[in-house]
Amino acid sequence: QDQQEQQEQQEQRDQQYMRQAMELAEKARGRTSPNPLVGALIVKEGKVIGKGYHKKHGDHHAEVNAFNSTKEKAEGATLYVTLEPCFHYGNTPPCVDRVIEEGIRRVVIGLKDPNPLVGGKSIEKLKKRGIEVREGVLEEVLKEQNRIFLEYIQTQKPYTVIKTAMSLDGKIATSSGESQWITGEKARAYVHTLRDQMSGIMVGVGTVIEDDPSLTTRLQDQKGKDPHRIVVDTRGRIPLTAKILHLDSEAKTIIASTELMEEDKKKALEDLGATVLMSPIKNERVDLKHLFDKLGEQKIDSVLVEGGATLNFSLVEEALVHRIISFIAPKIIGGESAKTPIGGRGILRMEDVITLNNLQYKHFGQDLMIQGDIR
Ligand code: AOF
Ligand code: ZN
Repeated sequence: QDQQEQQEQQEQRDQQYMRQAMELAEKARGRTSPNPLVGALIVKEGKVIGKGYHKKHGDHHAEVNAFNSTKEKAEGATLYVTLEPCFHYGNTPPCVDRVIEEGIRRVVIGLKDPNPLVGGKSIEKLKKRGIEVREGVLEEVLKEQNRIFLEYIQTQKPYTVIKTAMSLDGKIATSSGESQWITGEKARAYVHTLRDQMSGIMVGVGTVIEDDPSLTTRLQDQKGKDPHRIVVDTRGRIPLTAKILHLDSEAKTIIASTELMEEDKKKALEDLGATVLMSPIKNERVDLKHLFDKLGEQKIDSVLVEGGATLNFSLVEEALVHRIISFIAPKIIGGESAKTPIGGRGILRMEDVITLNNLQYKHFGQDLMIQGDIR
């Protein structure tokens, strides 16, 4: 009886401290790409004696920051860490060795690290040294927190989110092509937060021709990070005057094209500082699977797709999309020829349509957001 009670208390404490470690990790969202968000807590005799998180790609790992923050010895303490400590020499020496050196007695881990360089080896090593290890605490929420890292480390392809904004009657523009603005300020501000968090933003060339967007991140009160801008442009139709070719931004502008782009156009784009990525042609368009492999090679671990309808359908059809975030505004646009979020040739049979799961519903001012995952 007593033992069971003690176990339950331990379980509760483990979850509580893991949640704190997760909240620490979250502070760095959008700054660690393509590495994970990781938080760590050192607890001794019921007191938190150290805290740390991975702040930025290339900086110290979370565990090291936690150890460096302690004022007393960590000997005999418990380490809570959202991801299995690393086993390899990378930007930094293996954290697993530091854990052993510091004399930690118990390690509570959220996720096992699927990175082939780690992959459970640290857990093994700790156990061999007689350190108690518990894994899988808050596993489900931590998988959600590190969904980008988990996808990218295992497939080398970006985690991809389509964002759409439509009127109540399902239109993304009027029949004359106007689209500014369908959703309100709050929804649009959230989109800038997403841009800040993702490493790439993708549009079809049609969107560049029609809207001439800048695709940068504008946050209300902090400085944001611009995502790399990726334009899918099979034939090289992008105007050389497009805003995205003349920005003062640390992020790259990438034009994803095919041999159908003229040599001169390619050169002119490169002279403006853009990167031109060539892919084979598939169904008269850029082979998107090939493109996404290339983006992965460029260490782009996540992509936010912001239109248009044709590109959206092709991505869904190629099974390259993980999540859809759809804003619905209480407005009526009407018009047979007004565009909808997902175009292309569409799916013919009801039994083949795509059903989203893991649904979330949220309000942004007057607008409703529905978020769901594919597969
Ligand atoms: C991090 N931060 O807090 C932890 C990581 O590129 P490196 O050498 O820093 O190694 C990155 C790998 O280390 C990463 O893919 C993950 O497997 C492991 N843990 N990485 O950037 C951290 N704990
Ligand atoms: Zn490490």
